[in-house]
Amino acid sequence: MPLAAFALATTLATSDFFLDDDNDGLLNGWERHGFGPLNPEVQNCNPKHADIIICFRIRPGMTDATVKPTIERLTKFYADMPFTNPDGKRGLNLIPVVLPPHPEDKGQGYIEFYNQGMPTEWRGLAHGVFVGNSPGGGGQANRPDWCGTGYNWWTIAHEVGHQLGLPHEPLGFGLGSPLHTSLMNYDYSYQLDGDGQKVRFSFGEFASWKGSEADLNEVLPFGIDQLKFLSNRPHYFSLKSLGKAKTSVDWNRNGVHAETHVRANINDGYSVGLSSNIKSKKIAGAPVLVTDGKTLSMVAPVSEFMNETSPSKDHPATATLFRIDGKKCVEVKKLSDPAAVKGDISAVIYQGKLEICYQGSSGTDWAKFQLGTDISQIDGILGLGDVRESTPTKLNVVNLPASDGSLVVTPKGVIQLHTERKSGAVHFGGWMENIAKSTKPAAGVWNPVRKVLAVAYVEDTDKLKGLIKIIEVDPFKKMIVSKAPMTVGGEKSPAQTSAKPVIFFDSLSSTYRVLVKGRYDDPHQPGLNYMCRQIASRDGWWIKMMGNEWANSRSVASAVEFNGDMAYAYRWYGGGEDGMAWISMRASGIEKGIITDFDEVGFIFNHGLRDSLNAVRNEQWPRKGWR
Ligand SMILES: [Ca+2]
Ligand SMILES: [Ca+2]
Ligand SMILES: [Ca+2]
Ligand SMILES: [Ca+2]
Ligand SMILES: [Zn+2]
Repeated sequence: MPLAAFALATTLATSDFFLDDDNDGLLNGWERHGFGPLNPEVQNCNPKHADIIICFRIRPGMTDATVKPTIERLTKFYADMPFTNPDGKRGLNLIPVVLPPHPEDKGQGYIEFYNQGMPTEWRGLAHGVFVGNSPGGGGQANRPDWCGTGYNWWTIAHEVGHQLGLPHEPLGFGLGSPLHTSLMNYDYSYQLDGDGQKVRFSFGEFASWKGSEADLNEVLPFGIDQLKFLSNRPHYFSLKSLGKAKTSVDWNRNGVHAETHVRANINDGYSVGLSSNIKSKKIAGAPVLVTDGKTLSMVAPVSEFMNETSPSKDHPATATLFRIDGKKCVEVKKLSDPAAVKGDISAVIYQGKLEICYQGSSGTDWAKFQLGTDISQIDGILGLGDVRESTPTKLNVVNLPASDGSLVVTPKGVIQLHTERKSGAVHFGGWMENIAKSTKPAAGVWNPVRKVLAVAYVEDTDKLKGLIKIIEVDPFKKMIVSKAPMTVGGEKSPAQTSAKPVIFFDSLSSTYRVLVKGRYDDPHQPGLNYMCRQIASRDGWWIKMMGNEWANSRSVASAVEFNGDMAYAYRWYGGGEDGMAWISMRASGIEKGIITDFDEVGFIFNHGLRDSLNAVRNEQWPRKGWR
């Protein structure tokens, strides 16, 4: 702002010139008489009605016509905001300033283009949006007056929301909430109650309710009509009306309503959040977390070959033990001969001893270690043949094998199960055969409630590849207990994988969980990991991405119940940390903090518009002068 212009403006001052009756950050005097590029005749600003000026800098290939529909929709969006201005009328008035593509725009990133893209004269008076020639959803804001987006209105409203000071979560609480019905919330950025036109800023309808994922009450003091959106995407909670302003939400998805003291991850619309993360070391295949209940360890293949999903005959690795103490994860011992591992590792702690199996040079190698300060191998067999298995009564992990290190089970492609004798001596006899055929290494877990071993395996059908099935067996009677195998994800939208599955038992809800890496024609292709949870509705399964859309891995992840939560390990993909193992100590998604709602509309009209412009003026205008 040139000082001369300011001096001129002050001569026009009236008693309320410096006031801002509508809190939009534009002083009354400016709105009445004009200021810099602001001209009431042109922009039609009103000192008694909140205005937001947005400079839309379009990128090459776009014209005014390209962005017109977007601006029209945004105009309506802001005008519909439920806040009454000093003039008695509702809503925020959008004043768009469409700027042509900048001659220096050669496709640079939005952050570095602020100086050219955002006109100096508008800084401190307007917001800025760098609009790319794409209808897509990506957007980023890095300043109170700048962001880069495509030309869809939802993304622009979201990024300008950041400019106005709003985070993704209810402001001040830092924890995502299904009751935060805001376009700032990823769950509702593009739809609310299944309707893209209902997208809005939250007006704090549910801000009176406060909950904790560690101790939830399923009964909420709101009518079922108000909460209907919770039964739609992305949460699909089951609702039950208990009266006019009383509704039960089945937070833990167990089919039982109106429970109290429920522990459940309820803000996983986007993904299961991973927190308390520990960086470890680069690994060359899927990690395996193991616990004896008190300590947590990781067994992983280590080699210089990092570009594949698992070690192989050509690219073998060394089985390595890492100890995790809650703050760090350190390598403690090599568990195999160097480069002895030629496939995925299977590991479990059983009766205080660590057992590992892997595809070795002449079949499945198996080894047993005494844990403690001095970790020593106490037993082991090399070249068991193409069958891998470990223990029996608890937590048995089944197998792995395949002579080429890429496939699964026995030479016939049939999962066989071997159970260890109670004496502790290992007998490789007593097979249970013909459990199922699997195209990948299978996985197993002991279900202590039903007293069965659940075996998860992978099957191709004519239509779909990489389906994951669970079959329950009684390993002692050597019989299949399941009437029919269960399809992970349900029949309607089954999960698919091109890696081995990882199954475990959720003792809190007595249900199975299966960790799955997505399916790719090339199994080495990095992809996301998903947690598939058994629930009481939605075709019996609830599938959520682990971490976020950037948490790609070449290998399947690992999870184990530990320390009242879930520990989760995965192998990072990409960049300088390619192959790095990361361990989250709190991966159940049950977070500390308050789940609630926040009145963003009130915040924008009372603070956000004014404070965001003030921040830019404080940064860029001469220190004395504008107020
Ligand atoms: Ca004003
Ligand atoms: Ca105004
Ligand atoms: Ca329930
Ligand atoms: Ca959570
Ligand atoms: Zn955002």
